[in-house]
Amino acid sequence: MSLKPKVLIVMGSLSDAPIMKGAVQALEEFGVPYRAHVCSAHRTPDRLKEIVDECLAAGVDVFIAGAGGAAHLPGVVASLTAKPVIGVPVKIKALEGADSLYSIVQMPKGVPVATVAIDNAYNAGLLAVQMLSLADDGLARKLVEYRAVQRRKVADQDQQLAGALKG
Ligand code: RP5
Repeated sequence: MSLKPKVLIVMGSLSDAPIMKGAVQALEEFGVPYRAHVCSAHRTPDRLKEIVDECLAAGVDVFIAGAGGAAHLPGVVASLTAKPVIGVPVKIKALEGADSLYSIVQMPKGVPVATVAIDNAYNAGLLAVQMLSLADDGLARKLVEYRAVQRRKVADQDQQLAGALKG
């Protein structure tokens, strides 16, 4: 995106991209400009600090970090900024993603990471939109409409239920 980014999406490996594109999808639905990188907390820590510093200088307000395994990327990003950080636990083969979830959600007191469900990068994007909407009335209005669409979908399903139960 060419507009000034408001969100950084960072992931530990290109192998996280199929999951992390959910965050991109949510941000694009709401027209929120973002910047995205592969950068690893343990393989490229100096580059990670550079990226976070560049993003802060560029006006990024929310950070989304996704990683799998001993997933310390979101916590390290949180150590580098006082802006909100949202962590996405990415499921890799071992332990079905429980390792990623616990690594991200169990941040010690003082440096929080807002953690979404395993592989639910879409919700991370949505949460970022909600955070940004606190200072953006246009985004706040779009979020209200988004919820109305969800209500209508559930109401439609409720109407279809009798037929589905008979089929
Ligand atoms: C983590 O290790 C990455 O976030 C990824 O989820 C996992 C596996 O990385 P690759 O071996 O696929 O590069 O650092």
